[in-house]
Amino acid sequence: MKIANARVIVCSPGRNFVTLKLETADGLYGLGDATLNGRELAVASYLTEHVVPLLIGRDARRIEDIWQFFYKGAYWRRGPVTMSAIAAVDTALWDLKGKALNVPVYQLLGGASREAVRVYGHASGESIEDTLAAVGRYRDRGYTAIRAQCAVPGMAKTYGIGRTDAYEPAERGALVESVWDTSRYLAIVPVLFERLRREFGPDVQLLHDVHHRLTPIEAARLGHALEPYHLFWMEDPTPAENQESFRLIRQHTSTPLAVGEVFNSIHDCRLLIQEQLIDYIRTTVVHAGGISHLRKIASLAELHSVRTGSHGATDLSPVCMAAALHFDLSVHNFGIQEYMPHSTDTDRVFPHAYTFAEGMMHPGDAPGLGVDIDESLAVTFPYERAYLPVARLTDGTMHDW
Ligand code: GCO
Ligand code: MG
Repeated sequence: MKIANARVIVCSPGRNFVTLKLETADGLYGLGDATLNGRELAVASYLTEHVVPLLIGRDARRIEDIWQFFYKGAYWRRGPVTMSAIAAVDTALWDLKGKALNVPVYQLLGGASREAVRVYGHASGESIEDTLAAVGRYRDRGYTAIRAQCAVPGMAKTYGIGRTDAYEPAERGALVESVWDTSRYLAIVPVLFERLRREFGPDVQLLHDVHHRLTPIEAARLGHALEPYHLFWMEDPTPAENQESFRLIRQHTSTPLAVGEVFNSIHDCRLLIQEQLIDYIRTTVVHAGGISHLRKIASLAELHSVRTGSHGATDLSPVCMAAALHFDLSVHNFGIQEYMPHSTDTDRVFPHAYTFAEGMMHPGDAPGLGVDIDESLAVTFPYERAYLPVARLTDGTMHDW
């Protein structure tokens, strides 16, 4: 099982993806997602220039050792570029091991802890009425957990509001700048959830993403205001570099909290987990060092009654989605998985075994991850520069988007 070849494939079937393909001397191959939205080529270059040359000739069966080699061996620690590159290697090695042993990856991770994985979808609208209608459409498609975001009156563009039901975060072409007004946002969100509960009753699980835009005391106020509507979670209430700031939010509200899609290491969430300042940890395979590292985060979380709720937006490729589903099916303290279906072109480039039915997903039983890449189709979709939008306050000050 020596690694004979390693290649980085960059393609853009509707949006940009970076994929690592590892080939062994005995003719097997494994895939890993290395997509970092808006910074794709940095990870591609890190892999091509610094990782691939060190991979050739290594024993592909030694997943943990290779992980430690790239983590400790770089000397420089952590960061989204490094950890996405390590994640791609790790994911591809799990894929390879599953194929070599002819079992789906979740069997290597301890087997299934559940029959299928509950996912949540993204409903959004320009108004409260539109958002209610979008939630209804998700419910009709079988979703039992739905994230709801609605535009803030007077603000031209708000995070999370899709042109269609599907929300696509990155924009090709010119970088988009939006304006942010906290008071208007804080005024509308409780009204939205009051309406949603009234309309859809107690059974549907409702989620909301604050997307890092509040201060701790503002987040505390919002969480408190949302308590009567029993959210499944309030996500990323503030930027979480300062883990201690969650003590303040926690003291003021019993609305469950989810954090971690931008984290890339267990050290980013250690205090949040150990002090039980959050309820769900949202680190994902591609941005947090792969399946191996995510399992360590999940094990720490399990000790402190924190469940997983991995990021699953469309900027995570089907390779990452497949890996996430194997992880979700196996870990005991799974909570929920985010799911935004990819475009038809993306699904054609990455044929996969995972399936969705009645709000639940399953990774399938194909050996390895159960996802492939059609390279001849991928080359017909070359990379296109795209960036995430940025936000400024009404006086022009840069703010979190
Ligand atoms: C989510 C996220 C995304 C991110 C996007 C950035 O909860 O799904 O917040 O919408 O903004 O993945 O690339
Ligand atoms: Mg989010």
